Amino acid sequence: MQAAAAAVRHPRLFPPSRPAPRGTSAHPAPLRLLACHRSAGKRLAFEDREYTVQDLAAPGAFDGVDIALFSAGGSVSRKYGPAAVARGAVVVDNSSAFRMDPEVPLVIPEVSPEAMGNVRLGQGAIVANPNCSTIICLMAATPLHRHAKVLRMVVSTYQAASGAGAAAMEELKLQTQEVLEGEGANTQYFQTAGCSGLQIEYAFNIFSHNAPVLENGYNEEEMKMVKETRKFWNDKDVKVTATCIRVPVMRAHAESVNLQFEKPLDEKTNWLCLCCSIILRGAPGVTIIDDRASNRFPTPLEVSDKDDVAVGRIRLDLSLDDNRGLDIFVCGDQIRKGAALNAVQIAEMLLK
Ligand code: 11C
Repeated sequence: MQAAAAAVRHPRLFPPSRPAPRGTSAHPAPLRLLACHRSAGKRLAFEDREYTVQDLAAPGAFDGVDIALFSAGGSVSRKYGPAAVARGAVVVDNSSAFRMDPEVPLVIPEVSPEAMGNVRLGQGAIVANPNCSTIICLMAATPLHRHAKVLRMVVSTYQAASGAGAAAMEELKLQTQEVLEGEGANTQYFQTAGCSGLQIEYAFNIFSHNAPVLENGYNEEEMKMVKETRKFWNDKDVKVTATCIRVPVMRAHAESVNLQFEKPLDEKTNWLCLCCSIILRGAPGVTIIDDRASNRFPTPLEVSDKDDVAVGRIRLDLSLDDNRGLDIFVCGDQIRKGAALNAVQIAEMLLK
């Protein structure tokens, strides 16, 4: 499907025990699937029902919609998001279109619930879902930042195919088969799918993230991590740098995160790692996998299809004399906590 904006009145969000939202009838259509005219008319199954995809541009497409989950890219969000808001919907937008708008909340429910501010069901608003790499990183870094203030963060990502879409996942699978069978690798996806004609073999390879490279030498993915972190932490001076890399993994991102704090996490500096573990053990949505004895730490496979972000390799940064630096390794399912789950959690917040 080319464009997909889904308007939600879903049973998970509106179970019978909760008060019925505005406009709910005895037999509501709980979910409305919207897409561009090319996909309109398609039938899609969800749980025990089939839905017909409707044209996003049709008059009244957003009438009666309480929450609209947009996941069709920035241009669709910019064009149709305001139309949905005008009809009273709260738009939870997965694109980067509105993230840096000072009027638009950027929300990870576990770490920045306060950012939702005055957004209320029925009052029309846009809430931005952050970039997946940012979410996964900040699920771990924010609880530590709240405790000891991060002055500088250095991130290196190992990003899965899923972040580039279903076609990239398919290409990784096919290319891997082709290479193993001794055929030349087919690099069609990253050449054609809005990736600046990147000619790259994906199977058995890693490469710099496919987002466009900017004048400052960073690519857009890296700058999203920089800017979104500053917005989250409400700190325009926090030093953040990132190197974003695509790896041949299907659907969970991994990130090496180096943090430099304003003060030690604990008075006794050699307790830093323990203190970090304690803070993160209490952090919602975070699981610690940090078994030095058996060399067991987070892996993308282990977090795939899971809601929690896993953190491990928790250790002091030896390169800093004052013991205020920490290295951690984070893995998170980019489709779940990096995108869909975070958006649904935002929708659920609206119902509380
Ligand atoms: C990736 N993070 O893994 C990207 C995909 O701004 O939401 C999502 C881009 C975004 O390639």
